[in-house]
Amino acid sequence: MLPSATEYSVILLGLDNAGKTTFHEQVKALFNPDHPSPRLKTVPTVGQNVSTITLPDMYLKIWDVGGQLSLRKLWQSYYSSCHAIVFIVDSTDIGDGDLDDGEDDDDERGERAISGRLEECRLVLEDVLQNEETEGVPLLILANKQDREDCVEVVRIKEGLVKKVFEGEKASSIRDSRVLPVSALTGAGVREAVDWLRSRVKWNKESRPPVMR
Ligand code: G3D
Repeated sequence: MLPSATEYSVILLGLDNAGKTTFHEQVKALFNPDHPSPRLKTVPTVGQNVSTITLPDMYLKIWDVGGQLSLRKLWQSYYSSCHAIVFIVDSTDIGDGDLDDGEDDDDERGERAISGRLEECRLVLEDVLQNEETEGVPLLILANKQDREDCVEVVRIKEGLVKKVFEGEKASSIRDSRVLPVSALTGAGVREAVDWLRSRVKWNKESRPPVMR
């Protein structure tokens, strides 16, 4: 137990199958030593899964609220109380990530639709960022499944998804954001992800103060 500690909350968002549950399990395994490593088989999140990890200077509460279409409308009820948003992307399911090559014709759109879920991902992320209750909230985008040979590199996700989304965002200049490669399954990059969240929620504490426990 930390003496009179501060608590910050992060929400895990992303399409179904992106790896939110696996990431959540991996964070618990890394930061709560008694917790087992992620199961190889996960089941889709149907309600909300919440856990709290203890870091040297804070409690970090993690909410996995499910990514299936039917559950996405519930996301907004978490926006006003979260201190950071983690948006997880399946790097093996966005086609070649080639959204931003300056051309935008119909043929390209058709190809994208069959080659992956990049467009769906973009629309969903845009929707999150356009909600006024997420304004200024730090955003961490995780390019997950980097252990798989068929993944696209993080730079493709930056250019094909993130750049595009930020171009359309009103408050992009004041939002802290980062894109990191991870493998939720092996744990690669997961500590770095938590470190980033830890530092950014503290940076933003004037606008979103922590909860005192
Ligand atoms: P979700 O909670 O976002 O819906 P899950 O996603 O965590 O349930 O993961 C969906 C599937 O992707 C799972 O496979 C899970 O093991 C796999 N997965 C998640 N993260 C990684 C990763 O980093 N690398 C690899 N290779 N696979 C990952 P199953 O087979 O259980 O459906």
